[in-house]
Amino acid sequence: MDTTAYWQEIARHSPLALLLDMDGTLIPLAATPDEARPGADVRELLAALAAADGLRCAVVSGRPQGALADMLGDIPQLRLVAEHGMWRWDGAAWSATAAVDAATLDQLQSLLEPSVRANPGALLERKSASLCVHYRQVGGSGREAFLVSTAALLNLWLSAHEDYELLEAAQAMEVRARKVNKGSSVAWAREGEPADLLCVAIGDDVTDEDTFRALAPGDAAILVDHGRRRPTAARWRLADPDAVRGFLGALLQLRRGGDAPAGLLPQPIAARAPRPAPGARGDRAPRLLAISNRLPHLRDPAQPSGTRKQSVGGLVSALEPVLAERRGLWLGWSGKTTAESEVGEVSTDDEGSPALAWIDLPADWEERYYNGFCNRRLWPLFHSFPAHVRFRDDEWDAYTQANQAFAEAAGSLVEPDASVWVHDYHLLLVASGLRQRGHRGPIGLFLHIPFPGADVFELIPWSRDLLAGLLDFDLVGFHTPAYVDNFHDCVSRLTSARVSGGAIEHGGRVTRARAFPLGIVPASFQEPPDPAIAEEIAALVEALHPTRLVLGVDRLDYTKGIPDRLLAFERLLQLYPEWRGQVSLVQVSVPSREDVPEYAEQRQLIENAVGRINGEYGEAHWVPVRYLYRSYGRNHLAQLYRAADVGYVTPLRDGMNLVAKEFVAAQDADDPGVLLLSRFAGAAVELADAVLTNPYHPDGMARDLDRALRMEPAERRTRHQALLAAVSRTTALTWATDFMRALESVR
Ligand code: ADQ
Repeated sequence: MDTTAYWQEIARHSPLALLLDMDGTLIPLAATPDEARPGADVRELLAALAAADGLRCAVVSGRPQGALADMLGDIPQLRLVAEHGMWRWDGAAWSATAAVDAATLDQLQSLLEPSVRANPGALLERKSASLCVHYRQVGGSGREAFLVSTAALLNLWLSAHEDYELLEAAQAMEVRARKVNKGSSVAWAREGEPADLLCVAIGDDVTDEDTFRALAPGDAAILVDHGRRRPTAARWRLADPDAVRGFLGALLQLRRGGDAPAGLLPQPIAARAPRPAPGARGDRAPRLLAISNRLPHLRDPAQPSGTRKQSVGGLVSALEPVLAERRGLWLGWSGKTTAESEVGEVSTDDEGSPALAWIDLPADWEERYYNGFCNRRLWPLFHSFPAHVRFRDDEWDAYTQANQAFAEAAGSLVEPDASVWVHDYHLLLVASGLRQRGHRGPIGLFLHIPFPGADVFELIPWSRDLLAGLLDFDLVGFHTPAYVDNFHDCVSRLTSARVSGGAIEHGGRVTRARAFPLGIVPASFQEPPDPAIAEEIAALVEALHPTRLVLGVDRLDYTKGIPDRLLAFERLLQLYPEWRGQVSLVQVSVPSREDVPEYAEQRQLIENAVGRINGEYGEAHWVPVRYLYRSYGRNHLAQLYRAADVGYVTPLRDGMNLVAKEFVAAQDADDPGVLLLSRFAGAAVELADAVLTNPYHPDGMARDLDRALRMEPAERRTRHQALLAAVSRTTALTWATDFMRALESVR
């Protein structure tokens, strides 16, 4: 049946019940509830509908009964449903549908009042079964912070009040007693009516989805979508309140036997393939969602359909098994941007393992959120490099918006009770966004970088907002106990939460912080060499012969301390001239974040230092430093590590540093190289049997390098044995399993 014929049949059916939302459906949304009132045209239309033979008409609104009665109570035969179903007006009297304890909402109201008063434009609306925070008029850069902190507070409260739920209405957050919802208006419409009564429900708000879901198969649900697509149980759409009024006029005309222009009728919503509607996902729904800013690998467009680029990296190896066990899904930014200012729709690929989901982000977020707030502000600050960090409001705004976008995508992919595991500093506010959307399941965060001391952390203008966001996680994991201590210290100093033992108590809820040291998959660095690679490495060793090989392998990043490492190598040649012609440094740097100016400067600094050292000390048969600006595959790296006499791993600060662990795993146990490791890498906690060094002290580092180069085989073997035991104890797999076990037991 075509659209016109379908609506003709519905419009002429008797009895027919209309369930009409008011704000955003019959009338446009306004800045405050008081400013949105139905005009004479709407009242006339409702009067005509309510009076029509065989037609029942109800306005089903979230507004309080007084306001609704005041605007529409005088229209004969028009029924009213106020406060999302809490109150009903049958034309003669109001009746309550549920008993709600007022003292409980009083308590929430007193919790919310201080922050609502402190944020101009924010409005608190008290109703019988709910409390609503309106934020349409909260402007400026404080808006997102207000939203995040309000959501955090509401979620804390909700975790102790299971009979209440959070609704995200248009520009408002509403906490409502669960037993009250608009869906009950459908049963009321059917009460005392013949079984063939049909319902047509029209609404634009998420609360109208309750009505849509309560409809019977032959009924019609129409979403007023204001030009934006969103998940809905409705099969039909109209654009805005003008279109709704046009359609209702057409419906009356059709009922009277006339014709109606097709342009006035609702249009079908194109079926969306990716996900079943909430509540219908059943057994196939993912039980675990991992979220990171970037995905490990996306489908390679150059490969035949169904194949992906081979996955590399410890994180993928770590997460793949835990995701597979739980029908998990991994969500991230595709790395692509949209031309418009909108976030792209969620795409999924569940053919490979792990199943992936991704979104495209608006183009200007790449600069403000990713390069800006994440990589030019949080990254250096969390590594305790505050000197050049200056914060910008527009970057913070983009950060909060991007976190909301990830939360929105996440909320659409899993059921509210699924486990969610968020990764790293890009997404510190995702738990708040998810809680705001009603997520009840456990949410964990693992931070891959250091967590700084409170004196550094509080340099962030939004340090308290970030902490509030972090406390919305149930579990926060760090690489080392020292980062956990820093986090506890920040929470104690900058929030009112109470830290006791391993638990942080705040508003009746608990967040746990613990160290989960990330490791590697040791066996993957112990595989036999690929013959072509073996040949290439042999040629390199031959070219260096008879000198000893000191090896540095890093992402090109200023936290890795590569210029300082070169300086210490230069000091070695000055302090111990006997090493000239006897030792070579090979530094392999993989290109990284080339869009950020500090990284281009770093590259220049390194190339200048390499030029200086080689110019000063190089001889016809000896090049002191070889600098390779390139990436290698795992087998290649493993062979390089194995060929080295010293693994020169000296970051100024590093969350963990997996290169140190990879170097250990790759050594020949009978003739192992020596690991020279910065004390300021998280890895130094577990790898205490390395030669530990201070990269801020070139003379000391030169002495440590000399010691490493001279170390006797027996001491090398003893140290290596202890190091290998540590690397084998906490691997990528034990890390993921431990974290998941802790996450799943927190609630
Ligand atoms: P990164 O800062 O990237 O990671 P790291 O842990 O050393 O630091 O991991 C680097 C990875 O890149 C290693 O697996 C290494 O093999 C690889 N790599 C480096 N140079 C390479 C090259 N030239 N070619 C190929 N591969 C190369 C962040 C934090 C760390 C934390 C990890 C994991 O900054 O502190 O250990 O996340 O949580």
